[in-house]
Amino acid sequence: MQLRDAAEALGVHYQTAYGWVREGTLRARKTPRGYEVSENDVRDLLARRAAGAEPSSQVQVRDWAAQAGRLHAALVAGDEARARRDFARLAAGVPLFELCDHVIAPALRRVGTDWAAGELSIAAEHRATAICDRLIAAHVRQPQGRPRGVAVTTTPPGERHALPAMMAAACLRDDHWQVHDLAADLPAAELIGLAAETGASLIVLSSATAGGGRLAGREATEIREALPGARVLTGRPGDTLSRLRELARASGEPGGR
Ligand code: B12
Repeated sequence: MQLRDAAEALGVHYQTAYGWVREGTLRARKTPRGYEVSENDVRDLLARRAAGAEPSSQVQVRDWAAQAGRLHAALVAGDEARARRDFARLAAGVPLFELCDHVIAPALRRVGTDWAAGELSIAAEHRATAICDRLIAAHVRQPQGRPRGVAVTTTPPGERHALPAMMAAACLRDDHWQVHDLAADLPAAELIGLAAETGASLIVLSSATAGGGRLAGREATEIREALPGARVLTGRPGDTLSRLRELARASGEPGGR
């Protein structure tokens, strides 16, 4: 089959499948019409991904700062095609949570600094965030199999920075959690209601500012009183998804994976 069809069957963007071909994860034959892939190889890769295997880490990222710099340049220029191309190449060999920690977050921090310095308009900053939103959405996976548990992700009331919660949701999904992502700025009572209804054992409150972090701390106390069985984690600017993954795993249900 053609690589484009293989990408569809694998549920990934064409550029991701192309990245796998380039780094050898997916065998392909170059033909005048493009790349041809065997259906058996696609089935094998599907099975490996369904079993939760990470894409092979054959992409050696030696210089994260350079990758973040490239993304920052594409974001500032509004060059979504370039951002997608570069990101898909990296995502073929590096787990999404690492790309969020080492590439997207640093690039966005620079966008924030540019905006605060008056070098970037609010419109351009919104465009940059929206591109990151789509980069993450295009690469989220939900491996099959028994989940570790049910998690809810959101931000505390008043915190409108939605991206860290979206990153937290993507990271946990990738790590076999069933996640209900409630986006940003949700009243505590709503969150508590949904967490109780879904039997969530883990609640994650993300924030992108120190003030948001304080709000999250207060809300966490309220949630713990209402749902004593649930573990509540709060994320602050500069925290990493790799740490979130560790903390979440440590709180996993004994009966889970
Ligand atoms: C995009 C953006 C916006 C967008 C958000 C849109 C969206 N869909 O998210 C909009 C336009 C809404 C916005 C609004 C505002 N913003 Co703003 N924004 C940003 C920007 C550029 C990126 C935000 C972001 O996603 N950061 C997340 C990443 C990049 O950083 P991070 O927090 O370290 O993320 C990691 C952790 O959170 C971790 N993680 C996530 N969850 C969890 C959970 C756990 C448990 C753990 C361990 C880890 C973890 O994962 C991430 C990846 O590593 C930042 C710049 C910056 N430095 O962040 C400014 C920034 C945060 N904003 C800022 C400001 C001032 C504002 C406004 C007040 C502007 C205004 N006057 O209206 C409002 C406030 C709105 C509100 N009430 O919340 C300032 C805050 C300064 C401060 N005092 O702290 C910043 C820092 C810009 C700056 N340099 O001045 N903003």
